[in-house]
Amino acid sequence: MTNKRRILTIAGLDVSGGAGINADLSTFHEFNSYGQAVLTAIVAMEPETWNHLVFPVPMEQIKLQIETALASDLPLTAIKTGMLGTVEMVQLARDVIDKSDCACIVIDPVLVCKGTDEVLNPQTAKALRDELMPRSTIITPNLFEAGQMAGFDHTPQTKEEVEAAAKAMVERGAKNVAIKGSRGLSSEKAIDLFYDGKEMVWLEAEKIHDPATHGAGCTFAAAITAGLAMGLTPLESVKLAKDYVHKAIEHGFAYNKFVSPVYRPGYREA
Ligand code: PXL
Repeated sequence: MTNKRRILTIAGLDVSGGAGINADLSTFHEFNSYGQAVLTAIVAMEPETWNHLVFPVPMEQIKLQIETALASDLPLTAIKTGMLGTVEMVQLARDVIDKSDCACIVIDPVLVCKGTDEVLNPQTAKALRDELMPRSTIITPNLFEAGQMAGFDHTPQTKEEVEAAAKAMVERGAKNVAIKGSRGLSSEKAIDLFYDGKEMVWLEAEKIHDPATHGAGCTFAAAITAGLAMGLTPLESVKLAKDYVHKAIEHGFAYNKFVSPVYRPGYREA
């Protein structure tokens, strides 16, 4: 097992299967890695309305999960974080990162679930920005989260504003930034910004318009994590992830009238 990649995600369970740890573990597997999850919350949906209900896992259980995940003779190749509902959970993730000595850290600063207006409290956003972002190899916010991580009081809405947010994030300690712009930016293409403190790279793909698409953000961040674990550079990892998520969206399916999850094995299918 010494040549195996071991990747840990600290994230929530989306029972519909599109986002959260399903996205992470299936993606790690897709890229020939051994995936593990520390579960922070369970997200269930009301069948009639698809309102999201978030049930946090008690902290003492999360701590035990972390002890299990760290009780291995093999190092972690990469760590990804997803939904961390509270400042305490953010700080726990920070401590895991510090203890692990792991070189590939992907922070997906999940602040909202699609389909809900519920934004995690501002203290959590601040803790993500001040305590996790500086430890990240790469951070992967959507537009709203980019505004929060940049310390702006608004959500970037133009390419210039997205670039300004990327710069602000690097100034606040992120080494690399991948901002998921696809949905919110008025562009013919699905565009995302990569920035490593030197070069702004806009990545493009054909836009697949389906407002119900679900799980693309988590899947994108998970594939970046797998790419870094395989030894790719941050930009190569982002390019791989964009291709992977594009195919997963293309193969997405209508789960019900509310959501169309991405279908990750689509990457393997023609
Ligand atoms: O897409 C953000 C997200 C992350 N993690 C979990 C989720 C969601 C959205 O539904 O449920 C567990």
